[in-house]
Amino acid sequence: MNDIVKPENLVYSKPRLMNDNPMHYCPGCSHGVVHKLIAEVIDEMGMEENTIGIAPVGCAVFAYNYIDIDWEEAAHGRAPAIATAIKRLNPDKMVFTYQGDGDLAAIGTAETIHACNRGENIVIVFINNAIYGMTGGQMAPTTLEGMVTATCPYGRNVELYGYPLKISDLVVKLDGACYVTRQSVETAAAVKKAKKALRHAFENSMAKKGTSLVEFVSTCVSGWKMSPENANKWLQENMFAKYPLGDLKNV
Ligand SMILES: Cc1ncc(C[n+]2csc(CCOP(=O)(O)OP(=O)(O)O)c2C)c(N)n1
Ligand SMILES: [Mg+2]
Repeated sequence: MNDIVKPENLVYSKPRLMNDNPMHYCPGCSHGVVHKLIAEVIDEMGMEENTIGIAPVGCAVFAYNYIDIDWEEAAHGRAPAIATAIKRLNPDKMVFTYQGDGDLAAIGTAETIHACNRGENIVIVFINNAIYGMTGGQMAPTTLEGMVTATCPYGRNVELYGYPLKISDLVVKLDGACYVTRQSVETAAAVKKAKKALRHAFENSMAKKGTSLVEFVSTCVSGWKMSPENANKWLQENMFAKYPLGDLKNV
């Protein structure tokens, strides 16, 4: 029988590696969808017993509570350093960090850049929602010019706060980075593409090709103070202009 018409493939089910714990994410948040993709990819690669995720400080601090693999918690921004140690000590394990833009592009910029420059065989999953979601919607280095946040209520003024930091563009220049891509999860088509990108990144890490960084240009319905529908629209109309989707580097 054709795979597509098998009854089990007609059921839209939860990934096997996701447990029944209720998620704390807001309705419409990108984190939940990315969690699902990570769980599916690890399962499909048969790596559930051999994957270690490094959970960050930020809204994804409870990631360990949702995906049934091994996890290690890291201090704010330090996930790539912890991942470096874990991967070097356990080269056969698949190791990834899962970091927000406040975590990765503010307090953890140094750890991120140096891990990528060393070409650690890890995957960095980067959730860029242009805001500090967990702490109440403060400005992040990635906040768009003119974007209103709790700490720039008149909109980000680049003369005061500088320009939105395009971390993926920086990482492209580093010799240790083998794959850098920008994805999103606001449509079914985008989700499909994003899953392929994640799989490629995880395969790179096991093939010892260097560091792969998968940026998810994401929404934050609470921080942006928008409905899920409007947040997705705002993402397409504003975020993609600054953070265009697609592969930036694929060695
Ligand atoms: C050392 C340290 N500094 C500051 C904080 C406060 N803090 C918690 S989460 C966070 C920002 C999280 O933003 P982001 O990484 O973008 O994740 P999001 O919640 O948006 O997914 C900050 C500043 C902290 N917990 N520890
Ligand atoms: Mg954020």
